[in-house]
Amino acid sequence: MLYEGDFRTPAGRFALVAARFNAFVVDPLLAGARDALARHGVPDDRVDVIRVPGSFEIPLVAQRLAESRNYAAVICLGCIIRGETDHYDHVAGAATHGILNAGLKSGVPVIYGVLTCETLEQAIHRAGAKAGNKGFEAAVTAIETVNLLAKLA
Ligand code: INI
Repeated sequence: MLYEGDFRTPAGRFALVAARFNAFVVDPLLAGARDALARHGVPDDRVDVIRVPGSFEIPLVAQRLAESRNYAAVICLGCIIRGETDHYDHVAGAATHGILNAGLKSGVPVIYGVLTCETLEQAIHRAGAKAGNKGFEAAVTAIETVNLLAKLA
C-alpha cells in the first residue's frame, strides 16, 4: 500500500503565524499562503492570521495554537536575513528547532515557511519574485500533510 497526501480541500481551520520582523518580505509570504489555501477551497473564514514580533516568537505561539486542537495545521511564516553578527544563527536555529518541536509535541502539522537567507535579494526572490513564493508552498505542504495524516488515522 502506498499512502500519500493529496490536494483535496481539507476540513478544519488553518492558522498562519507570521512574524512582523522583515514584514516587507513576510507580508508577500502571507499573501501567498492565503492564496494557496483559497485556491485549494479553504474559505477565508476558516483561516486565522496571528502576527508575532519576530521569528524567534513563532514556536511558542505555534505550539499553543497546535495544542489547542482548533486547527488542522499551523503554518509558520518568517524571514531571517544574515547580518554582521551571529544573531542570525541563534534566531534561525531557535525558530527552526522550535517549529519542528511544536509539530512533534502536538501531533498537528506545524509547517516551516521561514526563509533563512544570506541576503535581502535572496529573500525577495523567495517571496514571490524569481524563486516562487515559499508562503504558497508552505500552505500547499500543509494541505498535503493534513490529508496524509487523515489517511493514516
Ligand atoms: N527576527 C526575524 O524574524 N528575522 C530576523 O532577521 C531577525 N534578526 O535578524 O534579528 C529577527 N530578530 C528578532 C527576533 O526574532 C526576536 O523578535 C527578538 O530577538 C525578541 O525576542
